[in-house]
Amino acid sequence: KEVKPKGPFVPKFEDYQKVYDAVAKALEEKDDYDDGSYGPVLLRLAWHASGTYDKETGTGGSNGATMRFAPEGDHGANAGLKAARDFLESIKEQFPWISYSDLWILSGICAIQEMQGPKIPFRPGRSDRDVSFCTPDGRLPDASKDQKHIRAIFGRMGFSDREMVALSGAHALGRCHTDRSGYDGPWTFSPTTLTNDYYKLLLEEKWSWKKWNGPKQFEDVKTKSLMMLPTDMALIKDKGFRPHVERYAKDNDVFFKDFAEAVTTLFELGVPFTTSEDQRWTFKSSFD
Ligand code: DDH
Repeated sequence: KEVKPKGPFVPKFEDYQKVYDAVAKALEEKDDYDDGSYGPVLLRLAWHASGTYDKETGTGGSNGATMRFAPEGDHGANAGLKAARDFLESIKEQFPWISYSDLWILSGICAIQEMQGPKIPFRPGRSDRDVSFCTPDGRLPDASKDQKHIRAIFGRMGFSDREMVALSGAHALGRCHTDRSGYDGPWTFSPTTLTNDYYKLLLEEKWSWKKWNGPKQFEDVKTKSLMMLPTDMALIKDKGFRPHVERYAKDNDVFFKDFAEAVTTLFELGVPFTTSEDQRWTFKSSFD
């Protein structure tokens, strides 16, 4: 006779690793998207869920997954992220016990690791909240702005100059879409592999304003196939930011270490964990 487990299902590390494996498999299979991967847009979903955090009020952050609801989902900065949320629906159906908010962060971690980035430790504990927890518009960065804006936005989350530059290295991945942000093109020649190329290209290429009818952005003079946003360029114009760009351009290991630490912090902002930091888990990647 079969013995049914008593009480509610309490997922363990192995269960979360199964979710990781399912996301990694879906990333592998659904390669008919953008540059061949949903990885970048999954990372952007996790970042936009987290980046609404305000340390003064303790509001926002990845706990809640409130971008599922119209007010927040419709914020200009979140345009196009429905592609990532839809991608994850079949995973949520397979593992109904996981909250959307844990799933979005776990998937962002999976995206980073599967795109050959560093390991990002994870702990569960996010729960989904209702529409009343949606954050007001304007908490995420505006790409047309300068260093003052970057410091205001990321300072509100509690980050230092160094962490702001480290997090920006995510723009080694993915691209801008004219039907989402209005901007156009990728930052690097390998938009589905995490490297320190974003910093190298910022320093080594010559950049000029792109001549077009779209929003003001930069293009590389040599190939005209890469782009930088005004906020990207602010990282080499600003005296406080630039030394960090130079450090990361020189050494990919230093970038990976600082990126992993800053992303771990970002993904945990505003989450009321009942476990401690030394109880974080590290997922096995598909190629480990
Ligand atoms: Fe970003 N980002 N981001 N970004 N971002 C865009 C795409 C991607 C800004 C603006 C844009 C981070 C910081 C900033 C990723 C990750 C991260 C796009 C294009 C704009 C615009 C969207 C589109 O058209 O589809 C600005 C401004 C900042 C800032 O710091 C001032 C950070 C911190 C991260 C992170 O992950 C930690 C990723 C990945 C993408 C590519 C998405 C895709 O679909 O491809």
